[in-house]
Amino acid sequence: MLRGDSFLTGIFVVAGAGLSLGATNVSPVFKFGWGENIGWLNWRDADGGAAGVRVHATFLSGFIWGENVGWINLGDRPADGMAYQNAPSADFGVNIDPTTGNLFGLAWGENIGWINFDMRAALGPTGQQARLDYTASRLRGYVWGENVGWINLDGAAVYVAWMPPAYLTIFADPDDDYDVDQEDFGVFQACFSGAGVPAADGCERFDRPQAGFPRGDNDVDEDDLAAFLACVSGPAVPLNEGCAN
Ligand SMILES: [Ca+2]
Ligand SMILES: [Ca+2]
Ligand SMILES: [Ca+2]
Ligand SMILES: [Ca+2]
Repeated sequence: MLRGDSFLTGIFVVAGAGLSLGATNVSPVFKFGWGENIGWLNWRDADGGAAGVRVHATFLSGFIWGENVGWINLGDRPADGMAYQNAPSADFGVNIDPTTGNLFGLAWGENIGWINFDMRAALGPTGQQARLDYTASRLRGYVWGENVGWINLDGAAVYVAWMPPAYLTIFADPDDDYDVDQEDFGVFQACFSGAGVPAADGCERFDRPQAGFPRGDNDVDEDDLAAFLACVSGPAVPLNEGCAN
């Protein structure tokens, strides 16, 4: 329970600006895909990682760098905070089905045009659709470029992996000292975005699992505040790992 209400009283202000917790969450080791006609595709290192690909709960964002084809844009956060509409040229990008991990939507290559990530109908029957493998924290399957053919995300030794947040087991403890206290709440405040508004990169630890969104719904809002409050243990008091469920 709360260790006195004092630290929560009157200090809950939204302070999202200035939070800087990194951009890409693609693995520095496993960061390459392979296009049969275009060669290696680097998912991490655009602009030193600042513009590299990031895996969110329900979408991807950022840029791939192709050695032979230049930039490929996976999207710049959905307009509604949840999923790109792919109209297609407005609000385009690659979405994640949060329950299956299947990818769908469009990416845009500056020199190669549209890349279709939705292989659910074409390759789903053989299990080769583009998708996130949550167990292995890596991408699998294939996508299709209108001008470049197949792009393989499923190499045995060379593939794209990402570093998932630890929220599924350790929620609301961004300083990793195994308590949930006022210091953690300070970070929560900086992460608070409001309902339906994507939280800043690095705030996934506060985006609780919920029905339909087992890895969070991309925002840090009142629901997440309620979960946070249910998890407060106090300074140096061990947290309850199941508190957010
Ligand atoms: Ca803590
Ligand atoms: Ca929400
Ligand atoms: Ca949320
Ligand atoms: Ca602490």
